[in-house]
Amino acid sequence: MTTRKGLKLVERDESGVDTAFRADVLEGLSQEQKAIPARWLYDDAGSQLFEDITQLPEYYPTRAEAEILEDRGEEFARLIGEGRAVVEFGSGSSVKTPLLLSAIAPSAYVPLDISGDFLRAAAADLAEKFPGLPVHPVEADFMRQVELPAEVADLPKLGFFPGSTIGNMVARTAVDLLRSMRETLGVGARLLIGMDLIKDEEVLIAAYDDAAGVTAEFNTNMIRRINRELDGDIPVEKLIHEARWNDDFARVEMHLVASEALEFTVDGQSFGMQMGETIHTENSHKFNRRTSNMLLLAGGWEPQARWLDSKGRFSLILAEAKPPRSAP
Ligand code: AVI
Repeated sequence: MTTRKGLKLVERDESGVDTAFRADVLEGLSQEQKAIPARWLYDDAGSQLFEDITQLPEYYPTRAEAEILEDRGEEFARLIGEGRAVVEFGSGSSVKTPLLLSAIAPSAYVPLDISGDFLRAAAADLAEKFPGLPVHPVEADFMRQVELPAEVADLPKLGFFPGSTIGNMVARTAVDLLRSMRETLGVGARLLIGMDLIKDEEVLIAAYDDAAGVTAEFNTNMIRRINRELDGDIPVEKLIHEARWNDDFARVEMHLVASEALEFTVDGQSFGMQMGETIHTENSHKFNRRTSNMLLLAGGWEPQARWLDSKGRFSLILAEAKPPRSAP
């Protein structure tokens, strides 16, 4: 059975279970290193907890990126120019978009999101703030190539992908996404993308393991969701949130660590964990100038300008989809 959450299509079985969620959880718990895709962190409670995280004193990325958007408006305007259609990939970030739109005087705004709820909210919000600006929401999975509305076909495009969400993807997925963004926007388009930077391990770990325990709550919420939606009996209080720096891959990893040997069932299947064994729930890759350039180039985007916040913690990069050319 297929139902809609907002406008989003969700495949459910006869008992109402999201079949993709069940498949990912059962497969992930059966692996040697248990791992569940981070997308399942974002049910309603998880999405609210992420909003709370962005307000935490330790979680610098949201404020650092907003600072760049606030301070560098004139440079964006000069380099990007007026009259572009701004296509935002994942339109949840209502705070950042107005900062960009007021700086560059676009001709249209195209919020693109898989969730109809977010999409409608973002479109209504922006239409109110920018009364003369045509807004054309598109409900689609931005991980695939998307057909843009006919109204913006002849306008030059600017893709906007803030928040360092690209960092939540492993390299292969990130490159696939950048390539499909290039297909969606076309040759000649620009992309303004947020990428968080490699920095002192203590600063990074604090950002993903805050003193108030909000990120721990965000992480363990995944287990509460499994217990509720997949008839699980995982003892949530025996799984301890941990943020780890993986230096080989330059990423912060979120894990849930078993504080003692555990046995539990999910959807009628039995699983066990040794004390100290973990469930890996998220990667958040961090970049430097060279790795961000390399990733963008691999995805078909030539970096043109790069801005950091005043403390050098976060980068916003402007890149262009240049026509293919032969290179040495
Ligand atoms: C959404 N994403 C960019 C956040 C990040 O920083 O990787 C998700 C997050 N996870 C824990 N804290 C925030």
